Amino acid sequence: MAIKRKTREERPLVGIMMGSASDLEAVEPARTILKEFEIPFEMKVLSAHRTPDQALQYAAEAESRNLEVIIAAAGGAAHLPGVVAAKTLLPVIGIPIKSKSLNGLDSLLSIVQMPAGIPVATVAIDGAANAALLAIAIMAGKHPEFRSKLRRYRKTLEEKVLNAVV
Ligand code: RP5
Repeated sequence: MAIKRKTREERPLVGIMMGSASDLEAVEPARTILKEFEIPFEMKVLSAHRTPDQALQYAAEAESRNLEVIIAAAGGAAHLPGVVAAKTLLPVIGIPIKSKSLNGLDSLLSIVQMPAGIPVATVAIDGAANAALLAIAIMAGKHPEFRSKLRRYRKTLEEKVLNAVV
């Protein structure tokens, strides 16, 4: 059977990582946005403490696989985005997942408080939609079509507010 190679359009540009399959529901809005913008992406469950070797390998190989941005979601002592950022020069966006015990404050502080040198762009707790939109904004410098789509998306937000019936 012939192996179908991925075309340039199909190759993922965004890698979405999450520390556990239990994060998937909170990460879903990122998938929705990227699909809406027709931006190829891939999703992986990889944990900084349960699968450290695989998580590091994924981060280390991301750039050579032509990914342009990594989104990493994690909850609790949420070290995944920081660990991933340490192994790649690609921009890393962290999504703090709302945790059971501390409502995500633990995740937020673990991700946002990176010491100077290795940045992680952090969105709100469960802020997956904004993580995807930020990824698109980062890539828009290189991909003019993403920029146009982002402009159109902003326009729809504007229209929704202006057309709101109160
Ligand atoms: C983190 O621990 C994951 O990112 C998840 O948010 C949290 C709980 O994981 P599970 O116990 O549900 O697998 O690593």
